[in-house]
Amino acid sequence: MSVPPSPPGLPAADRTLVMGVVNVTPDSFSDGGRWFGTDAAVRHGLELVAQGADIVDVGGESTRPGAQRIAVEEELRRVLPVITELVAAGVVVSVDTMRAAVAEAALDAGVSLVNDVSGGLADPYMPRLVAKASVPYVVVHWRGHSHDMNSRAVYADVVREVHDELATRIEAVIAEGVDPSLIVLDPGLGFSKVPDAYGPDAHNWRLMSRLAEVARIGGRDFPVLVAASRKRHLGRLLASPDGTPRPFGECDDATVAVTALAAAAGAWCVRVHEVPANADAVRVAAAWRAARES
Ligand code: PMM
Repeated sequence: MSVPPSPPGLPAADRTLVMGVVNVTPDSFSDGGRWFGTDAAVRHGLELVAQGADIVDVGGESTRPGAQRIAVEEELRRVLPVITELVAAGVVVSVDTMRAAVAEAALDAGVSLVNDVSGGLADPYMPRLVAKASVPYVVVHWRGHSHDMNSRAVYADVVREVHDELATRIEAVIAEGVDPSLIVLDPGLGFSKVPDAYGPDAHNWRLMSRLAEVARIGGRDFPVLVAASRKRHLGRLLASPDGTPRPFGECDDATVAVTALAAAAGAWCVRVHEVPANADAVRVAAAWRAARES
């Protein structure tokens, strides 16, 4: 899998892009509360860009396992001022939302990309809105809302099933008018996936190690976004001898390792909380690929 060109409207790069995360939430699983408040969130977004982020992903609703939904008005109140200020500062911004109303307001405020962790399933109006706006659309593999997603993490063959379910979503959003060249795929690491490191239920590891298979749909290789940063499967892999998972904030080195491997495998973009080392890793991977292919 070669690193595909960016969909129109996004930074073009001869390497995997880096998307920095700004969660304007009190309860996201790894950074909840840290950037909760417009000024802190904007400052953090600008800092991520200065550290090498190509895109800043702004979200107002936590999707950690077990999370309950918030009201649409609250989500808008959290993200809109942050998006507006970052866009005014010249930042390429994506909005992380499952709601068409939030995506629409964010598009009016100037976001370049809609990142929908439900792949258009949570809000039936989302695909049509994205089609009308003609912006890149991240379609994530998703089986249901966070409050009960763990019970849906049952697969006979996770790679085939995630591929097939994404193929169904792609077909559905294209039928709603979304331009296939604007679609980015995401295997939805941690969303209805068991965090085991080894064995038959190592869902996230199987998906990360077989990105090209997940992304080849209908004879087309879609760009892939990998969002492994600080997720539970890393903490589980790095558990202490008594089985206690490594805390999220101590999984950034493991995230960088995933970035290097995913970028070397041709991922289009990585979504990360800590930018500097990941920005280095995508450059290492680009040189690695160039040397191998020359
Ligand atoms: N995961 C989270 C939030 N947004 N977006 C995409 N495209 N893919 C993901 O896997 C994803 C996402 C949840 O993680 P966070 O709380 O660290 O943001």
